[in-house]
Amino acid sequence: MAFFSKLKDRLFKSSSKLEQGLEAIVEDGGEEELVADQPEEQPAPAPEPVPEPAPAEEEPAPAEQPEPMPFEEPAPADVPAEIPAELPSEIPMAPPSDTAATPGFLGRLLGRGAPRHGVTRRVLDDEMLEQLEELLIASDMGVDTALRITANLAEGRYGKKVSTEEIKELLAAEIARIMEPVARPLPIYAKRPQVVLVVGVNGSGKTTTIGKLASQFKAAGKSVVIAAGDTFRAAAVEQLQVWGDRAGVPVLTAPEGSDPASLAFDAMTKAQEDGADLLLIDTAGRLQNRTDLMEELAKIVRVIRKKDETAPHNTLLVLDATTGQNALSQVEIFKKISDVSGLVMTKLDGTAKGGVLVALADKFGLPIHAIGVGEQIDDLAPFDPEDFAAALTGLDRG
Ligand SMILES: Nc1nc2c(ncn2[C@@H]2O[C@H](COP(=O)(O)OP(=O)(O)OP(=O)(O)O)[C@@H](O)[C@H]2O)c(=O)[nH]1
Ligand SMILES: [Mg+2]
Repeated sequence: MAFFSKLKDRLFKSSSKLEQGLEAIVEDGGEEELVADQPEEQPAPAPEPVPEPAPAEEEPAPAEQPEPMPFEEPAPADVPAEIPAELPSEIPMAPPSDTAATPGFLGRLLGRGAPRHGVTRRVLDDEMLEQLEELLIASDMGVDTALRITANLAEGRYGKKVSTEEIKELLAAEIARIMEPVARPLPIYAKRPQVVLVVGVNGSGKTTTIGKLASQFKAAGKSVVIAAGDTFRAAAVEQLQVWGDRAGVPVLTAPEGSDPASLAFDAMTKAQEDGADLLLIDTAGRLQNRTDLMEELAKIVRVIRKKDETAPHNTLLVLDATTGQNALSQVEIFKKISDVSGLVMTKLDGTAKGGVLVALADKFGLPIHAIGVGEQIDDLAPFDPEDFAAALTGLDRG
């Protein structure tokens, strides 16, 4: 599971924060229980000439799944079969050294193996639950969600002893359960062009996400047109052009300061003429105030509806995960001023605030179509609740 290790790596900050917190809580008031060591095989005194593990015979690109795309393919009929061919070589293989840690791993994971030094367990009581609540709140999950999660954790386990590993597992399972219903790829409709309006505050990652999406759609054989609807600053248009070039997708631009709605209209015309599958419309994040933003978005929508009254088919709200709790108020605002149909969470790499996704899922239930885990074109991935929960809690899934 190459992507999982990448995600875990990148979510290191958040997981270590939560993980360390969990360890500290169990240790505070917990007791070490010595568990009989497994009769370990004596290490051979001299390193036996073990038959060479077939020295890395260039594995012909394993018939591995290609990286999953953060959108939902329709019937594969019209997708060229050869696309994934060049992907696997770029996917880092799991480091072979990991296998050394395998014996006993499953046992440890299940909490009933035979660790070498014993396991610290703590009785799950009110005090511990309170500490867990605080930790989850500090991890940006929000008060309501934190309370619900801890209540569920306690169910049937109150008064019993738990280890850090068990708590991590339980917590990961709770988080995955909350996230499961929102983990939905961007739906692809038969409608041509499918119009995807991308909104979000200044700097949240809209333009970057459009570039990444365009590239992935293109790789999946879709024809894409991008409208550089952020006409507020020239740099924004240039930035999008760079992404368009990288992705090999045409970018429609308009002079700085011109009306984004008329650009959207022109782009819609071009996309229809070209028979494009998708039209991605970038928008400006930083207008003077909410009314400006609302009016601008409403005008874009009005204008594209002249061409297709069912458009936009998706309104993606791009949120920067590093803003933590602020993301919640952004969703509230954008839900009021546009018809948000799904979320993309960016900058999940290197943030200690990934927990806000749990709060978002619990509070709004909006689909999370994709997550951004870096600044490069490939750094947009589908949202996988189990991987995410494991990465967030520091649960080692091997
Ligand atoms: N680390 C990381 N950086 C990201 C990610 N997505 C976007 N960025 C960076 O965030 C910064 C802002 O991204 P943009 O795509 O320009 O954001 P925007 O929403 O278009 O910003 P405005 O046009 O100013 O409203 C850039 O430096 C991006 O490289 C991500 O997933 N991870
Ligand atoms: Mg932008």
